[in-house]
Amino acid sequence: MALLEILKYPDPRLRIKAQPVTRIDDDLRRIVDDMYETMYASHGVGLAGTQVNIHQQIFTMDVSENHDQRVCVLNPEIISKEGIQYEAEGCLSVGGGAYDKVERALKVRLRGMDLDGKTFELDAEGLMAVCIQHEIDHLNGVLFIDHLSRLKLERIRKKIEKSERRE
Ligand code: GNR
Ligand code: NI
Repeated sequence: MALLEILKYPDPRLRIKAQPVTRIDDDLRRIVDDMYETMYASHGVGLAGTQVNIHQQIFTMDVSENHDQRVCVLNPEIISKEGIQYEAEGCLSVGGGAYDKVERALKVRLRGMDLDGKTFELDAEGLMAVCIQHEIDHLNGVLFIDHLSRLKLERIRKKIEKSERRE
């Protein structure tokens, strides 16, 4: 297992659209293991392939307190949405301690493939629903800050600049 480097905004590679997974092999299983390790080590609840410069439609997620509810989804798609929530989000690829509220669906029905190549569906709400929408955005080259007003984005950009100057 290995820790992967997480790309940081404004790295242009965060804008690459991920391709569908067409082959589940040992290389892919190793990538997923490394993604879990990287996600837990960074105290993240989710991690998309895009963030570790792997441009395949993969994300890992674990929103449990005890880190015992791993979910890995290949080729994810949201097949239905319901309601609205407006909660604070952060991102491992956006530095400066930036977080802000983003409008998301309250509930989603996710369809994807597991590591055995089996298609499955998952109903999620609350934080898990937010995380799913956040990770699928990454796979499409979209960051949570893209959903914010220009004023808020400017504030976050300044924060990031400041924190980088301190490094
Ligand atoms: O760890 C994370 N926490 C989080 C909190 C609220 C909404 C979304 C997230 S995802 C984030 C990890 C991350 O950047 N995943 O792409
Ligand atoms: Ni993120």
